[in-house]
Amino acid sequence: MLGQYRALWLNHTGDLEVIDQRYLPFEKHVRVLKTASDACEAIQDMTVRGAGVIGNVAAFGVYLAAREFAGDKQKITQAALNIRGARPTAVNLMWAVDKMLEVVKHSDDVVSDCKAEAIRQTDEDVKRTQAIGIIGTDIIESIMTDKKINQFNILTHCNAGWLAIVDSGSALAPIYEAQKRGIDIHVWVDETRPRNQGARLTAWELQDAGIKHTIIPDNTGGLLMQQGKVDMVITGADRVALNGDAANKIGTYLKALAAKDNDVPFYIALPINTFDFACENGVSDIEIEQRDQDEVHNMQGLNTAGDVEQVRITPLDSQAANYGFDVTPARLITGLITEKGVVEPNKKAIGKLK
Ligand code: RUB
Repeated sequence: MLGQYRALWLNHTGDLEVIDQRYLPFEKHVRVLKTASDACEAIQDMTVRGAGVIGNVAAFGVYLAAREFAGDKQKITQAALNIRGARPTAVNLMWAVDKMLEVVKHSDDVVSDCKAEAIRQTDEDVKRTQAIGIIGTDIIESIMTDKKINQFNILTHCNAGWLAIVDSGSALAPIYEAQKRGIDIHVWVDETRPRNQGARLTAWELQDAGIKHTIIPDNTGGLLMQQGKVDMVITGADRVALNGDAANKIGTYLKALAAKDNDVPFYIALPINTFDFACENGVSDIEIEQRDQDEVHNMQGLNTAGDVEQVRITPLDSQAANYGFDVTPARLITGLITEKGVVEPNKKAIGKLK
């Protein structure tokens, strides 16, 4: 198994190896990152993605800077700030780099201390996702008991599995745990245009784990909810504000609206370092990344000869807009599943986690 359920690891020479997610599910490539600018580029070009893994690669990027610049704190800090600006929305990136900068500031052995801190942060994520899995599955079991159902249908958007945060994911952690508990679970996987993280990455993870799933075009969820075919919606998050508003992949908000209209529980699963306690109001204050319009114009897939090919799917002269994320207002969220338990999406409850 690629990466043994980790999206990144250090090799024997101390370089960072990552699963190159741009090629999945068609090809399996590992990319070696040797320098801070390699790490920055891998985050920007989406070799790695998902809030948790972006944070981990950023942390290791600072370690790579420490190694590259032989402990020169000024150069390391400049490289760290470049990495910090690689993508704007996922707060785990800023959280990880800020922790690393604290280490840089106070350390007498920067290379070794940065390495230890990056490893520590990543290992902590493993524990966080395992706890989220257990807490989320308890919710699944209680909904099944209330509804007296033997099969559970869950809808997810984008990829918030082990490719996005080591090593069980955020939204997918309860799905993996449910499988371990022998629950009959089926996942509706939103395709997640334009980069298709659902169709390409979530489906790949679930297929590999032997979990029943069906890929659906992004606009299908509302119909399925009206027909009673969704027992719960669960997604990850890139940044959750103090008031409980949650930024996640573009399209999440529409799923939350449909869930509200159909009385389907809508949960966000996140580690505590995805909260931005300094952000009072998510809808108005979270910066939304805008990416190249070519991601909308072009799609990649296997051609009939079995080779990976990119094709243009829009008129050559049309313009496209490519907003990477949207913000789901707290009032549409049933609960925030964290490693510390289920948190209500409001300032009072979130403020206690600081
Ligand atoms: C990823 C995305 C995911 C969250 C998951 O967007 O929106 O749902 O990052 O968070 P992108 P976590 O593919 O553009 O990075 O990593 O905590 O599971």
